[in-house]
Amino acid sequence: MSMTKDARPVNDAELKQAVEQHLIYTLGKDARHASVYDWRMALSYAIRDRIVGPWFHATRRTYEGQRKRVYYLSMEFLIGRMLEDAMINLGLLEASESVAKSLGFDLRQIIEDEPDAALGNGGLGRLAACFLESLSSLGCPAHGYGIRYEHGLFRQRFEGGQQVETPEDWLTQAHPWEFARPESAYEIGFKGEAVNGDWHPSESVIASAYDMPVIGWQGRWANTLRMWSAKPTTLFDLERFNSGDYAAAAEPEALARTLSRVLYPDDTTYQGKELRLKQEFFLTSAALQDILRRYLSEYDDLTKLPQKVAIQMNDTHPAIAGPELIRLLTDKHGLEWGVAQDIARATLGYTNHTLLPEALERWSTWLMGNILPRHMQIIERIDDDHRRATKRPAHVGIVRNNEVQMGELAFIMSHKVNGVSALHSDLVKKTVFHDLNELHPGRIINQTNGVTPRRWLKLANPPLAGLISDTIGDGWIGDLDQLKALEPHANDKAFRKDFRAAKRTNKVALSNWVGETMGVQINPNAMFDVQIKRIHEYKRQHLNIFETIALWHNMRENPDAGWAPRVKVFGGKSAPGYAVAKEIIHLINDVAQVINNDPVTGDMLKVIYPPNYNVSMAERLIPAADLSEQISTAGKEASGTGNMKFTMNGALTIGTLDGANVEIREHVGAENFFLFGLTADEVIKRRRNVRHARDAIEASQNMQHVLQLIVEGRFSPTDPDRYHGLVDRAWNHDHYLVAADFEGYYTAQRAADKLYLDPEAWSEQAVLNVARSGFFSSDRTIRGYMADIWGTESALDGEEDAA
Ligand code: 26W
Repeated sequence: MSMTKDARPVNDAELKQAVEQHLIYTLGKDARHASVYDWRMALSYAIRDRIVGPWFHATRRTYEGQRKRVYYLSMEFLIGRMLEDAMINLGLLEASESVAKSLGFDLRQIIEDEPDAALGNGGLGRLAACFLESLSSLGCPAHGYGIRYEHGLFRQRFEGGQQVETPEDWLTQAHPWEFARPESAYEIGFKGEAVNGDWHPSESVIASAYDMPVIGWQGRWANTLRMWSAKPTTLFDLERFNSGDYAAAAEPEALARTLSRVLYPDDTTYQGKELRLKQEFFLTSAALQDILRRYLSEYDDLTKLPQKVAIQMNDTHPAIAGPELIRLLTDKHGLEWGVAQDIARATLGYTNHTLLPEALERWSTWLMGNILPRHMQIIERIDDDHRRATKRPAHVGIVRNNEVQMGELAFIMSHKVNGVSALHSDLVKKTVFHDLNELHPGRIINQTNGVTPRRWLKLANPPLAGLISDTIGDGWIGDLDQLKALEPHANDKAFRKDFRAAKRTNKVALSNWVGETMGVQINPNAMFDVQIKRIHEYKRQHLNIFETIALWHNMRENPDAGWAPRVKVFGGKSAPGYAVAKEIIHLINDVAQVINNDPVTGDMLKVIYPPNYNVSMAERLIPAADLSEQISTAGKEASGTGNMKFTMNGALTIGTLDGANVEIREHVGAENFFLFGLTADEVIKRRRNVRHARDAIEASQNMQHVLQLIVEGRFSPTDPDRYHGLVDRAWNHDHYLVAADFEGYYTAQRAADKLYLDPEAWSEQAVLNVARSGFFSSDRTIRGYMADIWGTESALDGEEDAA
């Protein structure tokens, strides 16, 4: 059966027929009784049908061309919704709109009926999703490997202003974007004995594959995201069942499924839980067994593996890949130890995403030895070899104080290690891996993060995307550097007017949504000032709400002091066990309660915090933003990627010299960026003064007043002592230098006020931010990985433009 190599152009009639066919024959539903869910499934299957062609084509070209493949191992893929993204990459959005009209269903309603695939916590998981889309858009042969969690990141709701978590269950409904692959299943062993290389696991589960095609821009290529689901090795225990011991009968199933049951909701604190280590090995071993099976189906010389396979470890979470690859090459395929180690190192790359000490994984040698006895042996031997080969200082190594440092293991077992922004990669060399960097100069490189412009501009912001395409054509979607052509238009009054109109369209849409879902009226003329990201002290949402309180207070004191009307928008989840972050959430909601009902400030200031921030909500909030809050303590945010999305969508950034903010400011121009705060070096120095917070607060009337209002219960009249701990921490344990940066931040905010009151000047700067955001495309990032780490090329180069 001939499958066209690219997404077969389909006209409205054909698509309509395909949708009707799927409704009847796949869903078994009569159009007269079809629900939104039914139409969504029917349309999804019809769209999915058009992905299969490019998918098969990609696989065939890769095999025929004996091309090198990239394998991206990640415990998280924060994908979001898939229907609209697929329609856009296949160029079928308009066709789908007309089909929806002719079949009488509302396409937007259908799109928003799809649950997010929330298989990630935050930045790391979303980056993995952007990377897969760019790998397909660039035609780079690649697989993503992840876990098919039954429950993704928890659902957040507020009770009395406090976060409450409930399980997320995206799989209760059928999931049209995956293909079960029961034939691709691998046994994953745990525990048991390992006697000189002979390991007999005492427990095991089956990793069973589910494949999701990832279509690229213009539907010219589709790679595979293979997700593993845990199944029991032994089926249902009928004997026990017949003896009435039903629970025991179902135990093997229940036990196995725990491995892919739920995503760990921590994104900055390593918990050291046994189940987490088992999940990490489950993913990694299944992936490596699958990779070697595919390699050996084409080649028979494993020593050439690095020429055809590049494996990237997304942080240390899959770092057991080093020892596991050595085990498979030696114990299973009989290669010699040294040869196996060299092959593994030449194949593996490791990306570090955080410097936070509490986030670095270090498994106790007891637990590692218990869960993975063979790997513990291999880790010790790797460590030994490295000590001998490098004559390293005693304090350097993988196993230290009875713990296995997964960062050091990943570093030593990789041929390239990278940070995710220029500042971060520099700090990685100077801090966490200082000694190893000395021993292995040149191994650490930088690959500054990026985001896909398809989802984060073309899909999320049709008004602006349309204006850009009308102005410079739509080449920018596949080549974001072309946005540069917008620069001259920044001086064009008419263009600026259209640009503001596009932003306003998004702001009005958001105001309506906030009105409908939260019952709060916000004024679309106000500056939409947005901070959306996981809640964490280093991201300093508390600095933002302190400034909000100061602004509110001063607005009340001098209403005519030239304030810009503002809507403060917060969004973000806290790890369930992170009490301080949860307190910050509570404070933001308490402050919102008071300010939003204050007749004095009225429309001049509103605070909204929609619950359950996720990818789909980001797509709604970012296009409507005027000001992007990137206010982390310098040296703490490895990169940030939200900052890039806001810049692309024409928001101005208020931020510190941290992570990729530094590069954003370099690209958009310092004059088009509201900078404040201590630099990373100054932070280190300032911390040496133990009174740094007290001194700063005593020098700031504003901050003193803010803390006074909070501590006297102004925002918690029913529980006046509620924030005594928080205020005490602000005075005495201000680890993230909120006090030291408060006045600088307040002043920068007033500068933003001033500029916002001059829409021509504001929009000129905003246009320049968009025009100069090309560098922050994940296509540019992936090209860097392909050239500097993976040694792979696009399989599309030289292929005439199929579209
Ligand atoms: C072990 C628990 C755990 C889980 C996840 C620790 C650390 C993580 C991630 C590394 C945290 C994370 O998402 N880091 C973010 O990665 C983004 C993508 O590179 C960066 O843009 C963010 O700055 C960084 O915080």
